Amino acid sequence: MFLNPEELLSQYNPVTGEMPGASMVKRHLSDLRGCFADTAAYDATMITGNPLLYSVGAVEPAGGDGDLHYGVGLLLPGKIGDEYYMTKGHLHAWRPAAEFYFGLTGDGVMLLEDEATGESRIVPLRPNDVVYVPGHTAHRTMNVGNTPLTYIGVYPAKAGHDYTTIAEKNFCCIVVERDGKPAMVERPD
Ligand code: S6P
Ligand code: ZN
Repeated sequence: MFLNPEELLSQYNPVTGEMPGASMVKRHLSDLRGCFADTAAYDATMITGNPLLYSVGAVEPAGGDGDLHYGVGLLLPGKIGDEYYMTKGHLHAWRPAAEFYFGLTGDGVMLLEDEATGESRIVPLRPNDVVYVPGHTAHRTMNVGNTPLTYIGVYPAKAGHDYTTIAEKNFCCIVVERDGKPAMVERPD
Protein backbone atom coordinates (compact mmCIF):
# COMPACT_ATOMS: atom_id res chain seq x y z
CA MET A 1 0.00 0.00 0.00
CA PHE A 2 1.34 3.47 -0.87
CA LEU A 3 0.95 5.92 1.98
CA ASN A 4 1.20 9.60 1.16
CA PRO A 5 2.70 11.47 4.17
CA GLU A 6 0.92 14.73 3.37
CA GLU A 7 -2.46 13.05 3.19
CA LEU A 8 -1.77 11.13 6.35
CA LEU A 9 -0.70 14.22 8.28
CA SER A 10 -3.80 16.07 7.12
CA GLN A 11 -5.80 13.30 8.77
CA TYR A 12 -3.62 13.29 11.87
CA ASN A 13 -5.55 13.76 15.10
CA PRO A 14 -3.48 16.15 17.24
CA VAL A 15 -5.44 15.24 20.39
CA THR A 16 -5.11 11.46 20.28
CA GLY A 17 -2.06 11.20 18.01
CA GLU A 18 -3.98 8.75 15.83
CA MET A 19 -3.47 8.60 12.10
CA PRO A 20 -4.97 6.34 9.46
CA GLY A 21 -2.55 3.72 8.19
CA ALA A 22 -0.27 4.04 11.21
CA SER A 23 0.34 1.40 13.84
CA MET A 24 -0.13 3.06 17.22
CA VAL A 25 1.96 2.53 20.31
CA LYS A 26 0.85 4.14 23.57
CA ARG A 27 3.21 4.35 26.50
CA HIS A 28 2.13 4.93 30.08
CA LEU A 29 4.25 5.81 33.08
CA SER A 30 4.57 2.14 34.04
CA ASP A 31 6.29 1.50 30.69
CA LEU A 32 9.04 3.93 31.75
CA ARG A 33 9.93 2.27 35.04
CA GLY A 34 13.65 2.95 35.61
CA CYS A 35 13.81 5.93 33.24
CA PHE A 36 13.18 8.65 35.83
CA ALA A 37 15.98 9.24 38.32
CA ASP A 38 13.59 10.42 41.05
CA THR A 39 12.12 7.04 41.97
CA ALA A 40 10.23 8.49 44.97
CA ALA A 41 8.39 10.91 42.65
CA TYR A 42 7.79 8.05 40.21
CA ASP A 43 6.28 5.85 42.94
CA ALA A 44 4.18 8.73 44.29
CA THR A 45 2.68 9.32 40.85
CA MET A 46 2.06 5.63 40.26
CA ILE A 47 0.04 5.47 43.49
CA THR A 48 -2.37 8.04 42.07
CA GLY A 49 -2.65 6.37 38.66
CA ASN A 50 -0.67 5.38 35.60
CA PRO A 51 -0.89 8.37 33.24
CA LEU A 52 -0.46 8.16 29.50
CA LEU A 53 2.83 9.86 28.57
CA TYR A 54 2.94 9.54 24.80
CA SER A 55 1.81 7.82 21.67
CA VAL A 56 3.61 7.13 18.42
CA GLY A 57 1.94 6.40 15.11
CA ALA A 58 4.43 4.53 12.95
CA VAL A 59 4.10 4.38 9.19
CA GLU A 60 6.09 1.62 7.53
CA PRO A 61 5.28 1.54 3.81
CA ALA A 62 8.07 -0.85 2.76
CA GLY A 63 11.08 -2.55 4.32
CA GLY A 64 13.72 -2.55 1.60
CA ASP A 65 17.30 -1.34 2.05
CA GLY A 66 16.57 2.12 0.62
CA ASP A 67 13.18 2.59 2.22
CA LEU A 68 12.21 4.98 4.98
CA HIS A 69 9.82 4.66 7.90
CA TYR A 70 8.45 7.48 9.95
CA GLY A 71 6.65 7.98 13.22
CA VAL A 72 4.58 10.86 14.53
CA GLY A 73 4.98 11.28 18.26
CA LEU A 74 2.59 13.01 20.67
CA LEU A 75 4.22 13.58 24.05
CA LEU A 76 2.04 15.08 26.77
CA PRO A 77 3.19 17.82 29.15
CA GLY A 78 3.98 16.89 32.74
CA LYS A 79 6.76 16.14 35.18
CA ILE A 80 7.87 13.44 37.58
CA GLY A 81 9.58 15.45 40.30
CA ASP A 82 11.79 17.88 38.35
CA GLU A 83 12.09 15.62 35.29
CA TYR A 84 9.93 16.31 32.29
CA TYR A 85 7.76 13.64 30.71
CA MET A 86 10.01 11.82 28.28
CA THR A 87 10.11 8.96 25.82
CA LYS A 88 11.77 5.66 26.72
CA GLY A 89 14.65 6.45 24.41
CA HIS A 90 16.57 4.01 22.28
CA LEU A 91 19.51 3.27 20.05
CA HIS A 92 18.82 1.94 16.62
CA ALA A 93 19.33 -1.80 16.41
CA TRP A 94 21.28 -1.15 13.20
CA ARG A 95 23.66 1.32 14.81
CA PRO A 96 24.70 3.33 11.71
CA ALA A 97 21.08 4.39 11.14
CA ALA A 98 20.64 8.14 11.57
CA GLU A 99 17.29 9.86 12.02
CA PHE A 100 15.72 13.17 11.14
CA TYR A 101 13.28 14.79 13.57
CA PHE A 102 11.03 17.67 12.67
CA GLY A 103 9.11 19.62 15.32
CA LEU A 104 5.39 20.14 14.66
CA THR A 105 3.86 21.65 17.83
CA GLY A 106 4.83 22.42 21.41
CA ASP A 107 8.15 22.91 23.15
CA GLY A 108 10.55 20.01 23.45
CA VAL A 109 14.17 19.05 23.73
CA MET A 110 16.03 15.97 22.62
CA LEU A 111 18.76 14.33 24.66
CA LEU A 112 21.43 12.83 22.41
CA GLU A 113 24.16 10.57 23.76
CA ASP A 114 27.02 9.18 21.71
CA GLU A 115 27.17 5.48 22.49
CA ALA A 116 30.97 5.20 22.26
CA THR A 117 31.99 8.30 24.25
CA GLY A 118 28.92 8.98 26.40
CA GLU A 119 29.10 12.59 25.21
CA SER A 120 25.65 14.11 25.77
CA ARG A 121 23.84 17.21 24.62
CA ILE A 122 20.34 18.61 24.51
CA VAL A 123 18.88 20.33 21.48
CA PRO A 124 15.55 22.16 21.12
CA LEU A 125 12.65 20.55 19.29
CA ARG A 126 10.07 23.21 18.54
CA PRO A 127 7.80 23.80 15.53
CA ASN A 128 9.87 23.72 12.32
CA ASP A 129 13.07 22.73 14.16
CA VAL A 130 15.09 19.99 12.52
CA VAL A 131 17.18 17.70 14.70
CA TYR A 132 19.61 15.36 13.03
CA VAL A 133 20.32 12.32 15.16
CA PRO A 134 23.55 10.70 13.94
CA GLY A 135 23.98 6.94 13.94
CA HIS A 136 25.35 5.29 17.09
CA THR A 137 23.46 7.89 19.17
CA ALA A 138 20.92 7.16 21.90
CA HIS A 139 17.99 9.58 21.67
CA ARG A 140 15.19 10.54 24.01
CA THR A 141 12.60 13.31 23.70
CA MET A 142 11.26 15.50 26.51
CA ASN A 143 8.23 17.81 26.57
CA VAL A 144 9.48 20.94 28.37
CA GLY A 145 6.35 23.02 27.73
CA ASN A 146 2.76 23.12 28.88
CA THR A 147 1.07 21.84 25.73
CA PRO A 148 1.36 18.58 23.79
CA LEU A 149 4.63 18.18 21.89
CA THR A 150 4.24 16.65 18.45
CA TYR A 151 7.00 15.77 16.03
CA ILE A 152 7.83 13.50 13.16
CA GLY A 153 10.86 11.22 13.07
CA VAL A 154 12.08 9.73 9.78
CA TYR A 155 14.50 6.81 9.83
CA PRO A 156 15.79 4.02 7.60
CA ALA A 157 13.37 1.13 7.35
CA LYS A 158 16.04 -1.21 8.61
CA ALA A 159 16.99 0.93 11.66
CA GLY A 160 15.02 -1.08 14.22
CA HIS A 161 14.87 -0.21 17.93
CA ASP A 162 17.19 -1.33 20.69
CA TYR A 163 15.50 -0.54 24.01
CA THR A 164 17.46 -3.16 25.96
CA THR A 165 20.76 -1.27 26.06
CA ILE A 166 19.01 1.80 27.49
CA ALA A 167 17.04 -0.30 29.97
CA GLU A 168 20.30 -1.82 31.21
CA LYS A 169 22.50 1.26 31.53
CA ASN A 170 20.16 4.22 31.00
CA PHE A 171 21.29 7.64 29.73
CA CYS A 172 24.23 9.27 31.56
CA CYS A 173 22.24 12.51 31.95
CA ILE A 174 18.74 13.59 32.83
CA VAL A 175 16.83 16.72 31.88
CA VAL A 176 15.30 18.65 34.76
CA GLU A 177 13.58 21.96 35.24
CA ARG A 178 15.94 24.53 36.81
CA ASP A 179 14.71 28.13 37.27
CA GLY A 180 11.84 27.41 34.90
CA LYS A 181 14.13 26.14 32.11
CA PRO A 182 15.34 22.72 31.00
CA ALA A 183 18.83 21.80 32.13
CA MET A 184 20.88 18.69 31.46
CA VAL A 185 22.55 17.30 34.57
CA GLU A 186 24.40 14.08 35.33
CA ARG A 187 22.14 11.26 36.45
CA PRO A 188 22.45 10.93 40.21
CA ASP A 189 23.46 7.44 41.43
C1 S6P B 1 11.94 5.99 15.97
C2 S6P B 1 11.88 7.41 16.41
C3 S6P B 1 10.61 7.88 17.14
C4 S6P B 1 10.43 7.23 18.51
C5 S6P B 1 9.42 7.96 19.37
C6 S6P B 1 9.13 7.30 20.70
O1 S6P B 1 13.24 5.64 15.54
O2 S6P B 1 13.03 7.75 17.16
O3 S6P B 1 9.48 7.68 16.34
O4 S6P B 1 10.05 5.88 18.38
O5 S6P B 1 9.93 9.25 19.64
O6 S6P B 1 10.30 7.05 21.41
P1 S6P B 1 10.69 5.60 21.89
O7 S6P B 1 12.04 5.74 22.49
O8 S6P B 1 9.63 5.14 22.85
O9 S6P B 1 10.70 4.73 20.64
ZN1 ZN C 1 14.95 6.52 16.67
